[in-house]
Amino acid sequence: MKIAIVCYPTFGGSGVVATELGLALAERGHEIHFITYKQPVRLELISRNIHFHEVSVPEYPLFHFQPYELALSSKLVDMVKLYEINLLHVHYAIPHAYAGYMAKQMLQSEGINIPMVTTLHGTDITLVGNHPFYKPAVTFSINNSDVVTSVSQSLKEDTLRLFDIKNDIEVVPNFIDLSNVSNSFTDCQRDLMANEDERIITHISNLRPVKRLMDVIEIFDRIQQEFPAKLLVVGEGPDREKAENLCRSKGIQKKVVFLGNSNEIDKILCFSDLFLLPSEKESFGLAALEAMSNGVPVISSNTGGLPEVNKEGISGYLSDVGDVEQMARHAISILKDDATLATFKKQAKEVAKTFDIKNIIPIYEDVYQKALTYAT
Ligand code: GMT
Repeated sequence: MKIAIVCYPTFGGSGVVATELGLALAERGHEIHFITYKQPVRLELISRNIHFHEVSVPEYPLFHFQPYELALSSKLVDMVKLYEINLLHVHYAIPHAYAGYMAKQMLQSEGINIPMVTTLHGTDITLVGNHPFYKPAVTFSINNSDVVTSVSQSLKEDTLRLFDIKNDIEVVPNFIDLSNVSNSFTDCQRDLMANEDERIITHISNLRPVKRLMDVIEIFDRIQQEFPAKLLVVGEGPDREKAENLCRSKGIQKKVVFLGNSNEIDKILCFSDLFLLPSEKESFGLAALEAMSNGVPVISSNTGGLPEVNKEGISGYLSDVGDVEQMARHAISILKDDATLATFKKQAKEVAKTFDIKNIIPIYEDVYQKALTYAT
């Protein structure tokens, strides 16, 4: 099948999922066309089955806002015709589903029928899409997609609660390519980051308020009072400075390392002992799954789709949003001795296996078949 994938090319989870999906589909013989404004961060390989088409939006002084959706829908029309693409898979409703729908209509007027699958990722529904400025367009785009998928049951329920949806929504969980998870690091080089007696705690996100980075610092502060520990904060975002100030005011700045954005997530997770994700909202929590697949247990909030990923008492623990005392207690109970930590590490990896990409790709292939049938 020839599939156009539209996504955000940045470090966000939706872009990562779309890119990994495209790579896996290409390996299974599908021809994949990524259509976006920049080469996706995890797309290192362009090959015979993988193409990247950049959407450029020419600057024009008359436009106060440059019309990306217009450029994207035009690019989609051109690429579908040029490469005889069979299907559009758009990740993130805003503005991708909207632009995809416009492309579909333009192509229809030329006698070309192209189905569109829309995957909802969370922030497009719970944080942004729900805003009155966007809601009618998001509702319309979802209702006019041939198949709609969401990355968790919780996100499906949120979507049905917040929007007037006429379409069925199929839950297709996010996934991890376990064959890519590096067991190849014989030595994780943990001594680069911490002393031998220190536990390494990690948080990875875009450091936006929804991730509750201050809770991460509060939890770590309690952990480091019990035993030697380091906190690695990976990612860039608006809460970084506030978090750095909080660390200074607590006198723990030397124990907290802000690493910025990184392409070496597997390496960082390889030497991590615990992952913290106390988010306010999280439709799935791909970062938690990535941690678990590297054998890192997770302390998270119990919001959104997190209970579908992080299993209480097995891969880690879940608490109410903001309950940093309980999160710290749980963290300490996992880290307190090597045997308990080893058990949780093993269990985290086991739970991650249920999200192996091998189980999920065939579900997407079925979704595509369904969309092709509906659209004819
Ligand atoms: O979490 C973010 O800030 C990024 C956001 C995105 O759109 O990339 O992540 C969302 O999609 C991910 C991939 O499906 C999910 O794992 C995240 O849970 C979800 N984020 C939220 O719901 C806040």
